Amino acid sequence: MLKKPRFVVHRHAASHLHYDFRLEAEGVLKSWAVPKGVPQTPGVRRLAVAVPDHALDYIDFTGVIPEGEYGAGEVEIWDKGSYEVESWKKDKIVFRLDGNKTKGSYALVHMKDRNWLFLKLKKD
Ligand SMILES: [Mn+2]
Repeated sequence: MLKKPRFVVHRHAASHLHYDFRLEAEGVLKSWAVPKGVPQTPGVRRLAVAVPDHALDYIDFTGVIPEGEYGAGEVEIWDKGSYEVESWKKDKIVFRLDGNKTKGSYALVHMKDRNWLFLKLKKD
């Protein structure tokens, strides 16, 4: 049986506290920085800024990125789990998260440049 792909939400206390949302796909972690965190309420939309793919083994990373390095600050796992893709198109990804805190249907919708909207969908 195929293993479900995983996701992680890193809480990243860099110069500006933000959350990094990462989906396991195509052998890497597709990643977005989400300043206000993953929406927990249906209908809520949050900005998600696409950032470079991370290596798959970063999914378990916790620790401190040293001063002077990009993203310096503490990284902890805020949530993790598996997800199922409903549809994955270039500008719109619809998926269902099954994490410890984060569950339900979500969409990431590309807006402009690196900016995406991260929405928790009403349907369940
Ligand atoms: Mn970050």
